[in-house]
Amino acid sequence: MKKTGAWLVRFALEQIGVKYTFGIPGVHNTETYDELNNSELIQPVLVTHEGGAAFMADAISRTSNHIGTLLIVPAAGVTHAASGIGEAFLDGIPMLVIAGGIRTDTGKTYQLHEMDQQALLAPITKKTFKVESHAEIIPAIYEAYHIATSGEPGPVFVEVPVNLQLFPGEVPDTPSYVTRTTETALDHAAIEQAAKMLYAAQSPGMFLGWGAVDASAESIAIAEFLGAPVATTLQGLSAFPANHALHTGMGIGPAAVPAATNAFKNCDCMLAVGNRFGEIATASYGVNPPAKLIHVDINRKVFNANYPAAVSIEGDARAVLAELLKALETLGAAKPDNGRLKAAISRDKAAYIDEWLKHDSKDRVNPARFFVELRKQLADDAIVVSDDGNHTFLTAELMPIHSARGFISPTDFNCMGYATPAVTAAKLANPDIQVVGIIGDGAFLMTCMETLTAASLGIGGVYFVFNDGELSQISQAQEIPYNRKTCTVLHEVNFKGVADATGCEFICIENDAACADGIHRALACAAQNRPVIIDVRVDYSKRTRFTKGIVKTNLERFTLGNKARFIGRALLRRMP
Ligand SMILES: Cc1ncc(C[n+]2csc(CCOP(=O)(O)OP(=O)(O)O)c2C)c(N)n1
Ligand SMILES: [Mg+2]
Repeated sequence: MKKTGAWLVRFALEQIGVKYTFGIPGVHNTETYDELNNSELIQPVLVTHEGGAAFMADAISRTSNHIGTLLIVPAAGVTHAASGIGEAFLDGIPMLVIAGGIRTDTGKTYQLHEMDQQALLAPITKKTFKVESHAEIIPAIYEAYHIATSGEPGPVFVEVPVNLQLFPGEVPDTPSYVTRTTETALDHAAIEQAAKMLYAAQSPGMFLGWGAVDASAESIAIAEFLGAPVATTLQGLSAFPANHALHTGMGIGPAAVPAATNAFKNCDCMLAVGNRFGEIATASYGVNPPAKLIHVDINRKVFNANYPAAVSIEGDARAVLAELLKALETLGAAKPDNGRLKAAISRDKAAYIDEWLKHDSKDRVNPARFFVELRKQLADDAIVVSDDGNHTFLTAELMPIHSARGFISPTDFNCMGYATPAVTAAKLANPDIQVVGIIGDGAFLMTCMETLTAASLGIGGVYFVFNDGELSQISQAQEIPYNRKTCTVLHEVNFKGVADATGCEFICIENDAACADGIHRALACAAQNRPVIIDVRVDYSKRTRFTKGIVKTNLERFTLGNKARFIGRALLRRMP
């Protein structure tokens, strides 16, 4: 039979359950856009910038059962989207990147948008495909989907030359998609060994990353069986409910929240799940896991990469943890309820919030006051999206997350500009759930036009802009060593002007007294499908534990000579 490439792309995307595509049409993909217009299953979403499209596709994958998908033009669209593709790659998020390609049937070069897209995307995708015939289109998209969603997930790229899209060509058949299962056989001996180590430990602890985000029930059961405290990474913040008595918060070392630092002080056996011990997760490798480290991950490459594991277990977190729980239960009864530990965690958490609330924010918004109010007004299943900056770590330390996948942030690629488009997309995919962004003013400037996308589609996204007038995560790091701020102080921005321009509602939260009402009004707007930008005049004069910890860890690692140089310069710049 004969089909156009555009028809084949639509068919394949429908088969694998794509619900939205994000991008901007151009001459290399209008035929496919026109095909999608016929689809009852797929909604093509127009964005203002392909960087936003990629962050939106990422957020679809993180917060729904559909795979985030891009439909973009070659070269210019692909390079714009590269930031979000890179984020998905380093954070292990499935994504399909479909781009047009230049014509392959004219014998001409110096074509519009001509570039080696395969080479550009190879380092930030799991695999790239360039289809050369109509018959390859469906198989390539099915294979791309399978690769993107199996093992450690990630983005996969498929280039479809425009001439294939435009013109009909012969295909043998149009097969339905059949899900392939790829379960790795579990290493039962290793699981038994791990169970014995955990059961025998005096003070076992769990450290969960994003890879454990769909295994909350299993993690809870193991934590309760062992009476073990549970910490998470930044990306894995939602892997364990913060309102569980054994939840300690982000981190395990000196840069962790106090409840976690204290609960893990004597940890003699650690169960780490779906956590790569990367730079952010370890606050610059400032943690010290015990020798009895049990490391569970779907990607064996992470084992022993930064910290040696006593036992490593390859596999899906849910499957491994379910087996581990069974193995623990064969060893004896559950450990007695760890009341003292729970009381200590609860005390430490309360004391930390109290320390923040007591901080004098003068006439600005105290971050803890804001998050206490936000938590009060949000439902348990709400989705909190953060960008990258000081506001990220404030959110992680001060905002308890109650549901799995209820917090998403750009973590290892660490790309500013993520949150505004991600809020828009997460709310598009979850219209009945509250979706709020905590967004630095600098990050908001990068992609704030995706609030226009929200307004155009009637998406009730809530965009809390933490307005401190600086690129604070960096300016804070400049203060002590340099005693001056180079390129980190922002020009004043009229955020109401942005709201007016994009058709969003606008609210200003000027001080603590305005928090409760401002948050209430924002959520009320969103409930009526009206996107809302909130200018939060936040006070950043108190540092997070993460920032203090990471600065100390890095400074301590400097050689004596470099320490002297930095301290000398800092002192010199403070001389009158
Ligand atoms: C694309 C990109 N550019 C630069 C950086 C470096 N960077 C990390 S955090 C940060 C500051 C972010 O400022 P803002 O969004 O205002 O958040 P704040 O730290 O003030 O909360 C910068 C510049 C980055 N992570 N990503
Ligand atoms: Mg800022």
